[in-house]
Amino acid sequence: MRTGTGLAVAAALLVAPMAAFGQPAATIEARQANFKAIARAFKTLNDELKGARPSVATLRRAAAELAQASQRIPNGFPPGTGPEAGVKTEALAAIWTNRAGFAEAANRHIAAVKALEAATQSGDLERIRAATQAVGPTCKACHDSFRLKT
Ligand code: ASC
Repeated sequence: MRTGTGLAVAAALLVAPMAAFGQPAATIEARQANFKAIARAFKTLNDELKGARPSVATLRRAAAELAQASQRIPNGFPPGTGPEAGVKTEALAAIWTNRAGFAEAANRHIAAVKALEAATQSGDLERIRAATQAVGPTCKACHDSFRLKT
């Protein structure tokens, strides 16, 4: 049963970081903190690019943080952590009723962020600027369909 156990452990490792089954509040809090980290890293990139001499090291660091956090998005919405959980959340039920659409929107965002991370590795500021500008619409696209308008 080594393989079975290995698979179970692998599955638990995939899901455990954000999807604490039976604890919707903890899962919701963790994913909200993750989105705050995303917004913070994205702001750092935009602020840095507005400066007279943007630091490529700062841009690289922020892009890496953004990439790490963005890749956690798909695991942050296990069943039972929607509006029905009775916890304050802006997550719309559409995330769970249109799983494929949500996954697609999340994956578009992740792809844009990975392209940005690659751009920061090049050190080419105009390329980094363009890649940063390409990320914003992928945030908005997901919010338009899957986040409560407040
Ligand atoms: C941000 C932020 C978002 C996105 C979104 C892009 O800085 O916090 O949620 O950009 O506004 O349209």
